[in-house]
Amino acid sequence: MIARSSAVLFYKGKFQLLNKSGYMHEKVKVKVLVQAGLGLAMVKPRIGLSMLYCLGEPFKKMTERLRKLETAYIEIVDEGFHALNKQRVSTLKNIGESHGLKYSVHAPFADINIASPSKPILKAMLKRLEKSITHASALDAYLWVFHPGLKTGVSMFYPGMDWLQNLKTTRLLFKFARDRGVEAAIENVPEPFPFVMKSVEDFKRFYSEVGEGIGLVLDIGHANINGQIGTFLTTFADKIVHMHAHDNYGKSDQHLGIGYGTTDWKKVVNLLRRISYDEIIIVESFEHVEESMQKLKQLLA
Ligand SMILES: [Mn+2]
Repeated sequence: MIARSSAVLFYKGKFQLLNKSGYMHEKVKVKVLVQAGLGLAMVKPRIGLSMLYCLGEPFKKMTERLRKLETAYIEIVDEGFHALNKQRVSTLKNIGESHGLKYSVHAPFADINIASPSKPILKAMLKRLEKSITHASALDAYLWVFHPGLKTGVSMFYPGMDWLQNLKTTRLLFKFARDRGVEAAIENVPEPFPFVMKSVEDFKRFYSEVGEGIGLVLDIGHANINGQIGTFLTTFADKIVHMHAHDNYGKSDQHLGIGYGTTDWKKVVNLLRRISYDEIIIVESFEHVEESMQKLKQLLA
């Protein structure tokens, strides 16, 4: 009984805002077992798949793939051919209900810069991002993932401005999502792009300044490029709410299949166990996607 009531408090403290989806209840159940000291062995991340690998195909073809997948956790990329609208949200919702799928939504990222110094352009981008959050809410998505802002051709004249705008827009998006029952979380992004936040040090500063309980989506592939997988996992163990997994040779963002690059996946899995990570890991490879999900499941077994 004690474990049960503390789990409810935990629920009220941390997961209150997620209660639009059944996903949360599942998560609470696991936490109850953990808190009762019964379930440590069964705390395991669940493996999902991003539809990013088929972004070059028509939306309809992607929805046909959805019906045949062997996972319940799907990342929909609100971009390009798969950009969401009301009709598409309703199609995805129907498939989700009949196939027991739980969605996360990846925010648009082409030509998007949440740290833009141009007021009218930032306004247009915010409009697009808010629309994406509204669709994610209609889809009962458990998470909406977005990228930090970038430096621009005028950054050198206005030192620190893009960092501040990045913080401001992040807070705004986080609140906009929260008001619509969606959890918004920010992703670590890869070198060599001029994002304002890429390293562990950047994220430390971000968390000391942002003043909101915003979660981190740890992208293992991106962290492999700056050689900080281990540091990210241990520094932000209490901030990581979701993960992206793909591989590369440590130089560029190749999104290879798991095991096709230089990432030490055994080490990753050992660290995940050490920090008791029990959320979702989304495979974001461009190829070998089924194989990648199987490999991760085997490593985590
Ligand atoms: Mn990613």
